[in-house]
Amino acid sequence: MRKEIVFITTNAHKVEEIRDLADVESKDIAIEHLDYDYPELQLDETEEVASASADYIRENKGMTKPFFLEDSGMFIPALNGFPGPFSAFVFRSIGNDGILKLMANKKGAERRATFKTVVALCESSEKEPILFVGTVEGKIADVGRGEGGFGFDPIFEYEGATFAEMSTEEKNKVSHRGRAFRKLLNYIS
Ligand code: ITT
Repeated sequence: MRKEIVFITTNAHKVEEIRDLADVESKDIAIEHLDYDYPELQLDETEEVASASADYIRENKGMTKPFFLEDSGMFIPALNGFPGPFSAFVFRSIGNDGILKLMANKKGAERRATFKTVVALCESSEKEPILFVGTVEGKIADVGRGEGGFGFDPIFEYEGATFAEMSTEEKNKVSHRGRAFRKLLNYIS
């Protein structure tokens, strides 16, 4: 029987990626999308944000099906981890051009960047969230390239191509989200 699981996010791109991955990896899971903007606490660790968000849903939303959400961020060591927990705000405010400007004088290894996703799964509202973490190491491109993906994808380069230059399937194979979500799929199947 097909398992139904609800993905709570306001970001339709995340849903598209995760549905694509579920189709490629397993036919037995149906991802329902709940577009709900839960209050996101400004905490330093992605794990804490995902876990606190899941607890908020458990307490306030009366979910009757298993659900998950995820928190993601991009971390640049040469900028002391910025934008990290502020990724959504930074993308909305200074965007990719702003990040490229901050990185203008950075060369070689200084351009390293990591994407991280923490998925929080609650099998029921009574159960504590289970976390699945995925990361990917890449670098900040010199200029934005590519039309696909979303957010920081045009400036995040992995083995020569930016995430925005990859198809959803190619990105899922190596991305933070793909890695975290594959762990969730293994857990539930
Ligand atoms: P929800 O919290 O509703 O899921 P959101 O878009 O606010 O949606 P996050 O806080 O997890 O999601 O993401 C922070 C930002 O990081 C997001 O706005 C994107 O700009 C960026 N981001 C996350 N995942 C990304 C990815 O795979 N590629 C490029 N940018 C990404």
